[in-house]
Amino acid sequence: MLTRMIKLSYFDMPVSRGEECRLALHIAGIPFEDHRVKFPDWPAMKAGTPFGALPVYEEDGKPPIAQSNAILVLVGRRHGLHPTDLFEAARHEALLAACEELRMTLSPSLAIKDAAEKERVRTELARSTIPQWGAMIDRQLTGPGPFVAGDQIHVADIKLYVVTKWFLSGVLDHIPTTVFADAPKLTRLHDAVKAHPAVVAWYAR
Ligand SMILES: N[C@@H](CCC(=O)N[C@@H](CS)C(=O)NCC(=O)O)C(=O)O
Repeated sequence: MLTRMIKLSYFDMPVSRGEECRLALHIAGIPFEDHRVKFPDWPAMKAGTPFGALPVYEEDGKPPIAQSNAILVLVGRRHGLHPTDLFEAARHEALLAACEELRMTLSPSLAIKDAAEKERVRTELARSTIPQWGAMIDRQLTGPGPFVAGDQIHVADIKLYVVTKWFLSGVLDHIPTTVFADAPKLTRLHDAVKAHPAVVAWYAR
């Protein structure tokens, strides 16, 4: 079997776009260099990355790839974590894109300095946009579950897990951990990914 030297660069945090790429490689059983970028080193690196952001995926002889969804689809296609059927794959890619949309909706609130304004913006997101997103995802989960495609985990499940975990963890001020109470299938998917043996092994390291 061809052994590629793979390097995945992301900040030294077990969250977000880099963590979902690490998890995908780990679940696929692919050895990779887990390059944890320290924040003080980032400004010097930024301009050398494809889009000025992380994660970045590299393998020998190829240019670096950025954009978490592109990395996930590449890893998923190569290692049985993304559907081979084009229509099914498009359904999964729509879910990947929806996760990015939710992140982009929340991201501006991370930079709000004024406490009262932050509370106002977050409270409104928690009342409307975030639960509505959860309900829309739930409607896409039409199979028997617990994953998007039944009992087989895919990169779409990994991304949905990492995104929902962020909201359910309680780390976001003014976002209650009940924000996905009306999305039982999404909650079941989150719990199933969390309990997946490879995910348990990743966090037990
Ligand atoms: N659409 C990109 C977004 C990448 C992104 O915004 N990455 C953040 C970390 S999650 C980043 O690199 N922030 C540092 C910066 O922009 O300087 C993706 O999905 O990978």
